[in-house]
Amino acid sequence: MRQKLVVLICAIFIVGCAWAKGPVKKYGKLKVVDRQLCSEEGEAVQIKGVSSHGLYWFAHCMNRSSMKVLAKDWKVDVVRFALYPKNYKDLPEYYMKEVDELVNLAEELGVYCIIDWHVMDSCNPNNVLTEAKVFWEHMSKKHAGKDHVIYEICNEPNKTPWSEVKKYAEEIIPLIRENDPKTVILVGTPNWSSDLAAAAKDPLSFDNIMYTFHFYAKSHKNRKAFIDATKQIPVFVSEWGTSSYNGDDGNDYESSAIWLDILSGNNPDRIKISWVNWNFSDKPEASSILLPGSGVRQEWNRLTRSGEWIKKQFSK
Ligand code: IDC
Repeated sequence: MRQKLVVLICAIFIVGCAWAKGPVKKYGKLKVVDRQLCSEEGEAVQIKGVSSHGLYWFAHCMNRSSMKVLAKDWKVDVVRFALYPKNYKDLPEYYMKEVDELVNLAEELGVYCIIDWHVMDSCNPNNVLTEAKVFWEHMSKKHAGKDHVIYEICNEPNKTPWSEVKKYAEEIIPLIRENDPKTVILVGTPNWSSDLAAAAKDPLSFDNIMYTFHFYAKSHKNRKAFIDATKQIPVFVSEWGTSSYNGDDGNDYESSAIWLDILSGNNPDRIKISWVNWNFSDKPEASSILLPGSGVRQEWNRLTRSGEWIKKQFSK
């Protein structure tokens, strides 16, 4: 009896320690099985977290101090580092170093991170292909095989068909796989990562990849196409906001809650879909988590209403 009790206490202690060490210790290296993101052991997982704003403008909101609060206090599973190619182009060495340091910080804190090549203004990812090749060659060498890393190779292709995105992915994915055969890779979809159907019709032939879907709850309320796509391809919501599509103009929490319920598994095949909220910055706009001035003060619990709402989602 006594022996059993000791074993039980030890087991609780070990599980407790794994939990305290954070999501990466708990789930290990993620992988995609069929359409589901899974732990190293093959168990379905949903990871949830926040995205930085563009690092060029809001690097002061994503640093050791804020990431520590996000990991230890908010208990996010994942942080996303958004690097716009247009900013990278001006100072490539500087930004690669900055991303490397953030990736190392995430590792130290035991949380997953997404390296986001934030294609948006450049529309077609092939317009910045030369830069993308240098960037991904560096990232996939430097961070090869790390348990906590995820690569997002193009945030939001737009005004460009899936065939172009596919062409780009077929250049970049083999380049990454050469250095890093296993890390999960997220691929954007046409129309600002909303057209999953296009990708489902003509999918890529690589393993361990997922297609991204982005929504902004105040603008996007038609959920049918999304739900249909979850029956066909692996999906990761690498960006969503409580606001309108422009990142501003109020918030819709009712619509946000409906979306999050679907992502938590309330969909036909009970797929758990991981998500990342836009955005952890203090820009005066509706999608921001922090109140203006919080970054300069380095105060990470001065939250907007949206920020309060999002923070609560991590303790569910
Ligand atoms: C928005 C920012 C806003 C910035 C704008 C242009 O919130 O402050 O002025 O980009 O850089 C996306 C993009 C994301 C957008 C966001 C809101 O991935 O970069 O951020 N959004 O418009 N796709 C749909 C919405």
